[in-house]
Amino acid sequence: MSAAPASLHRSRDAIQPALRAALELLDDRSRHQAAYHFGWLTADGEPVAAGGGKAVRPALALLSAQAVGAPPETGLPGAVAVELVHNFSLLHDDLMDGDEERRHRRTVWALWGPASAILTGDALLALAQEVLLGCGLPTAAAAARLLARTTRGLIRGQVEDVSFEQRAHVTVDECLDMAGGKTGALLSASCAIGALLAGAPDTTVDRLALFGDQLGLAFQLTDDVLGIWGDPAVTGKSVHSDLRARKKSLPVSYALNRGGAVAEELSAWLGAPGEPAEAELRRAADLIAEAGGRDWALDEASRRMTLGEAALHDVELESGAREELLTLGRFVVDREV
Ligand code: GRG
Repeated sequence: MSAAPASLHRSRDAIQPALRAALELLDDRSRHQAAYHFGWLTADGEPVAAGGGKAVRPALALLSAQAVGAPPETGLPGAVAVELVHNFSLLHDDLMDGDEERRHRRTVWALWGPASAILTGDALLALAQEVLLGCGLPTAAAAARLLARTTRGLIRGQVEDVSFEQRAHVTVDECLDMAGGKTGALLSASCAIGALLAGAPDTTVDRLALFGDQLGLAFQLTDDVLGIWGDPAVTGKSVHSDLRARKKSLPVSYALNRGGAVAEELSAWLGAPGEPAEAELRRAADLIAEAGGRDWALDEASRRMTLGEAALHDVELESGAREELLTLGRFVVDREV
């Protein structure tokens, strides 16, 4: 695996003080659970030196401001806001999926119960709007509107994802559309919000958003491959996590839509009740690979990245920030596969 790009390290450092200041606004219980989720505290409230997520979305937001010639500080409220929305969605998603581990640690709902995950998640969502609306920039309201629209898109994607569980058949296009909402919406907003806060022209903001849309799909395709074949020591999730939940992720829906005996066996297995045994999980992973689901997802991720890069080709952007956006995009798509 290649080393994390410098933009990720910078963004983690840059957003920490503002994120911590935002969490100070919360009641004690929500603040403790949120700080635990961000990897700053143990469950008992002891400080932790390092941890948390990759901070991909804030890095994109800071670069988005720099790409249109603004200082990264202009993108900072956007960076903090997208990270808050991202973590709101993770808290709720872990509860909905029944996942007990994230980032190599117990999830908030697993430690403190469902109400805690719901309330702490809601608190982060509210903080995100507060951070944007309180930033004092003339573009604050437009950025808050973008974030509200984005959250709606994220929810739409999640609603579809949940509904797929009840359906025997899902097309690859439906699955891609769901991923565009669930993952693409926030990555797209992350790529655009810095430029929007900086007052860049609509056409530039739109191109950055298009780059983010494609990056979001590529990101989810990679994530789905990791959810089946990823090393738990690296992903921080349990082995075969998505298969354990019998999820119709992108590689699975590709395999099902290929038809034939492999798809039939896979379809019967997905519809079966109960907790799958380890041998069944290995068999399902092999079937998906045999039907081409793994190779397709990796190729499609790379194709989406190329489309995303093309969206930035003829846009006037600061060259260093453009390069860093592309490097970060390639890193998240190539990670740990
Ligand atoms: C219930 C109102 C309401 C909304 C919930 C739960 C939800 C809406 C949406 C789920 C969105 C979701 C969790 C998408 C998955 C996106 C994804 C691939 C997340 C992992 O992102 P990383 O790898 O995480 O950037 P880190 O840990 O690095 O921060």
